[in-house]
Amino acid sequence: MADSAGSLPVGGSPLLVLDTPFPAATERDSDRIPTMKIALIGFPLSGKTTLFEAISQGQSRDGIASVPVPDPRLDKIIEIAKPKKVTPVSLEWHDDIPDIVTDKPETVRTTLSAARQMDLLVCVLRLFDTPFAPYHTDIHPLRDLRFWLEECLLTDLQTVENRLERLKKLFQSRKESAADRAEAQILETMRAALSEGKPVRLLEIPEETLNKMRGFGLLSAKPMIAVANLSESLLGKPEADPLPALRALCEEQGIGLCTICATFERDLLALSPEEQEEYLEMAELESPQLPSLIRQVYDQCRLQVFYTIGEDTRAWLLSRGSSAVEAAGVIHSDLARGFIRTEVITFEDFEAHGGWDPAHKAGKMRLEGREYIVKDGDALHIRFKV
Ligand SMILES: Nc1nc2c(ncn2[C@@H]2O[C@H](COP(=O)(O)OP(=O)(O)OP(=O)(O)O)[C@@H](O)[C@H]2O)c(=O)[nH]1
Ligand SMILES: [Mg+2]
Repeated sequence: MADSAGSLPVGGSPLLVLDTPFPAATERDSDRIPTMKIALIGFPLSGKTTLFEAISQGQSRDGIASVPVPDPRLDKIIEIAKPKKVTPVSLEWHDDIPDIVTDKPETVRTTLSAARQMDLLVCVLRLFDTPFAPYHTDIHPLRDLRFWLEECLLTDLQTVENRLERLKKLFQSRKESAADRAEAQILETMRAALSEGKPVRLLEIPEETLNKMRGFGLLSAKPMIAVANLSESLLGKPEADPLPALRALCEEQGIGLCTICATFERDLLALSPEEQEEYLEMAELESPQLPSLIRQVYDQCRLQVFYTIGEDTRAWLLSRGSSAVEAAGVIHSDLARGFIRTEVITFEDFEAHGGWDPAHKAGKMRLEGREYIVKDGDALHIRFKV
């Protein structure tokens, strides 16, 4: 039996269970929730802007593009539920990070300090030949990636040491709290790891502690994806030199790898669907490569998607392993505060039964509590009291 508003013993206050999944659109917290920001970094002429153009398809301003993520499940939901309004997940791509100035390697600091504000780093590596490449004329993506990885470590080491220095002064004045001492301990662990060339993302640090340290903008703690920007001749040849070695380095560093030819993707996406097929065939590719980059974004950031379905249908990003009440908080803080229960139907059941009500009638709707761990593709209808 479904809980009705009147039957729940919540406080003495009159209970209002809203039937819509969230309050009026204008009040939504999500409009203020910062979106996932992705920085394109790399050496000059590595193909950052070409990749950015392929991703944004011309829809950008000042090197920033908020790009809706293609989502076949959401398309299916729209087909079935015919909502008035649809909001897919969007990712914010940044090609506005200051470039390294040729012959001034120290300008990498400017690049990296801009990258500290970002949630994910995408490092574009040149695997195509160009007579104009100002840095290293030969193709050497391993060396290029190692450069960026090392600069991230050095920047972090500096940040950690500065903070430790400040804490040490605090300890001398004996004004520190237990939290300060705990922080110093973690910073020492980080310092030891960084000095040995180990990025923070490989350390076993509790999520909660990492969240507290988010303000430091540690670069080697951020998820990262290396994009091997291939020449046309390397397309569709994942075992060609130096891709296996690059893959091994990425695995060792806990970062993702995506092989793509940015010019090919950009040109492909400008074509009609029929022309796209021909173009793909010519390159002996089965499908465009850009979706694999999005998949990597989700994997490296440990993200998943859940849906709210109604007149206003929406896809939401949520960290994997999050609870139902955390999912509610992504939608609106009121939903988390007044959370009672959530109705859940998996996308598969929604699709198989042709909608929410038929799936419900077929017994596919579950009622779950605050602690329920949301699964990728869940459609939620949150009951809450305000
Ligand atoms: N063959 C080939 N050429 C590419 C590829 N990606 C980019 N290029 C070419 O490389 C040159 C530089 O590309 P950009 O995208 O401007 O590189 P960038 O990293 O944005 O360069 P800066 O912003 O100047 O540092 C252009 O002439 C592109 O056409 C690729 O995947 N294959
Ligand atoms: Mg550029």
